[in-house]
Amino acid sequence: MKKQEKKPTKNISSKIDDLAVNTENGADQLMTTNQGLKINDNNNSLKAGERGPTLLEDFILREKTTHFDHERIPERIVHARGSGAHGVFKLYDSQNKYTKAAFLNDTKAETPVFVRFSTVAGSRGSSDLARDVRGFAVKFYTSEGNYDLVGNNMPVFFIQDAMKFPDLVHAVKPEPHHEMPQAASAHDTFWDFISLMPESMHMVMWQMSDRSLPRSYRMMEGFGVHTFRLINSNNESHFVKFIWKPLLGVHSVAWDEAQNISGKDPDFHRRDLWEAIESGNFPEWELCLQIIPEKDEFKFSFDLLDPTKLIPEELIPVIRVGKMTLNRNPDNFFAETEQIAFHPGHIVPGIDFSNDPLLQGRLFSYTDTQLSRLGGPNFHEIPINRPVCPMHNNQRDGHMRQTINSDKTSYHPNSISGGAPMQAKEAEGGFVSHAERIDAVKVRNRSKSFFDHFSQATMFFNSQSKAEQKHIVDAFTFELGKVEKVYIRERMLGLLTQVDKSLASKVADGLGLHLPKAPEKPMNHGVSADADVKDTEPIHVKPVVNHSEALSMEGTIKDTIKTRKVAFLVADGVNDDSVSIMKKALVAEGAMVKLISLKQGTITTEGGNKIAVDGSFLTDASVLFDAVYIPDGKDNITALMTEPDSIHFVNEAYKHCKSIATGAESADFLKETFVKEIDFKSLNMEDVGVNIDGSADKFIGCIAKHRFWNREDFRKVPA
Ligand code: HDE
Repeated sequence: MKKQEKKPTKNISSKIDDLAVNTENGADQLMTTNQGLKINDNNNSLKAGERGPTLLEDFILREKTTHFDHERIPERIVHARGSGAHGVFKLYDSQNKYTKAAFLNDTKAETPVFVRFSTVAGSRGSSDLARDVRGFAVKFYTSEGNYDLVGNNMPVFFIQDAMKFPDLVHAVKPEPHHEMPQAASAHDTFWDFISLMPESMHMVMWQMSDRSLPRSYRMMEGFGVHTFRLINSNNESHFVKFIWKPLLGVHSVAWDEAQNISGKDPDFHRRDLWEAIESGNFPEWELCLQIIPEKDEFKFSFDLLDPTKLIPEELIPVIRVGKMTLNRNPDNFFAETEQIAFHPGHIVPGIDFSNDPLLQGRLFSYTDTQLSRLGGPNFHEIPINRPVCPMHNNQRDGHMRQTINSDKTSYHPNSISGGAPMQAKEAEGGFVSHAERIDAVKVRNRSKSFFDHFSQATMFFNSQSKAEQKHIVDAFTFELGKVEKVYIRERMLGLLTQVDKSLASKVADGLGLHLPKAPEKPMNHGVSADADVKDTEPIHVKPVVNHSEALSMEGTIKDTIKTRKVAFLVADGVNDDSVSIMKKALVAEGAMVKLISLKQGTITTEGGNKIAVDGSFLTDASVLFDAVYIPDGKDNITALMTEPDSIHFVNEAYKHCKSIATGAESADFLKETFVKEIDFKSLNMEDVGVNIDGSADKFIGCIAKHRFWNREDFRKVPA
C-alpha cells in the first residue's frame, strides 16, 4: 500500500514533529544510553568471565531493563481499547448567532483535531468487534484552547446520575472472581444491574441493536449525549446537542459475522481506519447541531437534562455546520493515541455545560483519572495534549515537569513580573461561566421529570426496520441466554414488557420462559433509598414521536461503494476479461479488490497470463469483505467447486447477507452453495443481492446497499 505523503495539520503536528525522533534512516546514528553514552555491545551483559555471573555493575543492562520494566501504564478504566487519527475541522457557516466560540465562527480556520474511537468494556488487547458502545472523542486544538467533545456512537446513556457510574462499570466489566467474560456484557452481573435500573432501558435498546456492531469507525455516528449550552457574544444561551454524521452512512455487520471477525482479525476496525487513511480515503463526518432556545427548555415531555433521552430530529432538526476530515495516522500509538487525555470539561468561550447530573459528575472524573493513568499533574505537557494557543499560569513543578519556568514569580498578584500572567478580561477572550440563575434547596434526589424510562425505548424499537428489530430480539436472547441466574432473566423480561410486548414475548420464547404477569416491584431500586417507593415508580408516557427515521440505519446513505472490500475468488484458468473488467469498474467507484485463491503466489489465467493473488483461503475469510465475486473461466470454476473453503466462503457471505456476483459461466458455482436455496422464480435477484450475469453496474448497485437482510427470512444457513 502506498504510504501517503505526510500532511501535517498545522500547529499540533509541527509541535509533535519538533519532538519526534525517527531512526529509520539514521545510518549514522549511534546507539547510546539515555545519558548519551555510546554503546559498544548491545548483545552481551557484563559478566565475571565468559560463563560467569552477571555483574551488578552493568549499568547499561540495568538502565535498559529498568526502562523496559516500566513501559506499561495503567490502561483506561473504561474505553481502554482505542484507535486514533489526526485531522482537521472546517466550518461551513458562522454560528455566531448561537456561539462566540472562534472555531464555530471563523469559516476560514482549519482547526486541527485528534480523534480517538474506542470500545468501552474490553481491555486494551480485546477485540474491536465486541458488542459494545463505541467512544467517539474529538479534541479540537482551537485558537482559544483545547475543546474536547467526548461522545459515544449512541445518543443516550445507561444512567441518569454520575453516582451510578462506578456501579455500572463494575457490573459490565469481567466478573471479579474469575475475570470473565472479556469485553462482553453477556453475563450475570451486567444484567443483574440493568434489570434493577429501569432508567437504562433506552440505552440497552441501542446497545442490543446493530449500532453496537459497526462495520467501520468511519461508518458510525457520534453524539455528545448531554445537552450543552452555546453562548453568543451577547451572552445569550441556547441549549445544544452535538451530533457527528458520517458521509459514508451508518452501517453495521451481523452478530455471527462480528464473532468471526474477532477471531480472524481482532484489529478489524483499527486496521480499517489505518488503511483508509494510508490509502488517501480520508474519513469524513459533518458536525450537526440541534439548537433549543432557552425559552423551550420545558417544552418537551422529557427533560433536556436527562441523558437517557434524545431529541428526535422530527422535533428539532439538525443543522450541519462543518466537516471533519481525518487525514493523518499517528506516528506513534503510545505517544499519541494512548497518551491523549480527553475531558468534557475542556471547553472554550461560547460553549458551556447544562445541569445534566451525569455531565456534572464527568467534570470531576476525567482529570482525576489522568493523575494515575499518566502519572501526575503534568499530562497537559505531553505533546498530544498541549494546546496550540499560548498558555501561561502559575502552576509549577510536579512529576515529570517538562517546562523550565525561568521567571521568579509563580503567584498572582505579583509586581516583580509586572503582574504577569494577567487575568484576561471577557472582551479579551477570558472565559466566564454562563450566569445561570440558581435558587434551590440542597437535596440528594432525582427530578420526577426523569422518571419516564420506557417511552423512548419504545420509540427506538418502533423506529427500527423489520430486520433491525429481529436483530434486537436475537441480541437480547443471546445475552440473557448467557445469564445463569433465571431470576435475572425473568426480571429483564418484566422490563422488556414495558418497552414492547412482542419484543418481550419473542425473547421469552427464545429463552424458554413465560412472560411475567407484571414487572418486578419496586422498579426503581436505582433511584431512591426511600422505603416508600411510590413516588419513584417510573411513569408511563406515550412516545413523543412514534417512529423517528434517523434512529434506523435502513434509510442511511446507500449510494457509494467507496472503500468497500470485494473478494474475487480465483484459481488457474480464470478468464482474464472477467477479472479485469469487473475490477476496473469497482476500483473506478472507489472499492478495493483482493484476489483470493487456494494458495498464495500466482495463478495462470485462461489467456496464459500470470497474475499475483493477494491472499488465500487460509489467510483471508469472507467476514473481512463486503462482497464476493466469482469470475468466469471453466477451469477456475472446476477448481473452486472442488475446494470446500471456496464454498464456505460464499456460503458465509450469503449468510451475512452480502452481495454475491458471478459471470454468466461461473453462475454454476452457486449450485454448490446455499444461494441455490433462494427461490429466484418469485424474487428479483437484485433484491436479494445476487447477480449472475457479470454486470458490474448491478453488482455496484448491490454493494452500495450494504446488506440484504431480507435473506434472513429464507432458509437459515449453518455457520
Ligand atoms: Fe466517560 N470516562 N465517563 N463517558 N468516556 C472515561 O476517562 C466517566 C460517559 C467517554 O478516548 C475515562 O480518560 C464518568 C458518557 C469516552 O480517551 C473516565 C461518567 C460518555 C471516553 C470516564 C462517564 C462518555 C471516556 C476513562 C459518568 C459519552 C474515552 C479514561 C458520570 C458522552 C476517551 C479517561 C478516550 C473515558 C469517566 C460517562 C464517553 C474514567 C464518571 C455519558 C469516549 O474518566
